[in-house]
Amino acid sequence: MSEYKLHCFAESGNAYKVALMLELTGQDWQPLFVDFFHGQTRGDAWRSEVNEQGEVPVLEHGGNTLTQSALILEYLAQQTGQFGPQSEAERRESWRWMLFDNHKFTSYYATLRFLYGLKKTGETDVTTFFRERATAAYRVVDQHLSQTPFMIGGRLTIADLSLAGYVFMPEDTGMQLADFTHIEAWKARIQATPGWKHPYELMPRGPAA
Ligand SMILES: N[C@@H](CCC(=O)N[C@@H](CS)C(=O)NCC(=O)O)C(=O)O
Repeated sequence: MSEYKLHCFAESGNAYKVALMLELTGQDWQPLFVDFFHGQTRGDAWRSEVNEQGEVPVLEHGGNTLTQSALILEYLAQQTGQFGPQSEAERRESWRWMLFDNHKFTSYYATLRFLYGLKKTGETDVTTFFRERATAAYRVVDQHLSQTPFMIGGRLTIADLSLAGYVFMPEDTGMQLADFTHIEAWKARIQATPGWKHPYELMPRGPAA
């Protein structure tokens, strides 16, 4: 039995943050497929037995059940001694970016991609709104990355792994991602990290809804 079990599915960028951390740090882990597109996370059983918040990812380790990708990333950094902050100032800085990621960078983009790229809603007032918000968040991160190779300095940390949850997802969102040149260069640096894998290679993919 693997040391770490990750409840996840391939299309989940929030789960990818954790899967990539487990992979890059060389952990013994296994994915447990969650059938998100057929409502598993909305069922009473999932909420009472796995995660009352009704979300993926969920990590099981050593009798602990952890949720929320940012908290899981910090836990894994502490467990493995890799990709974590190396000072109090870095710890604050990594939380500053992981909170921005959860509130804006990942969440607006992931919602846009879910509607426009996966559900194929076409252009609506809602997709236009989310694209504007996601674009504003991408501009903030692109500007930051014009000054530094990684989010909190010269090396890959959990802040980068949090923000990178959805940036490798292939679905069209109607955003011109190539315009964010500093984000594109940062993505290439992440991809060059030994052991890097695409989300669709790391996690199981079930039948679409
Ligand atoms: N802040 C959470 C977000 C997790 C999240 O939104 N996960 C999605 C899948 S990528 C989910 O399970 N959504 C279910 C829902 O919102 O009902 C985290 O970082 O773990």
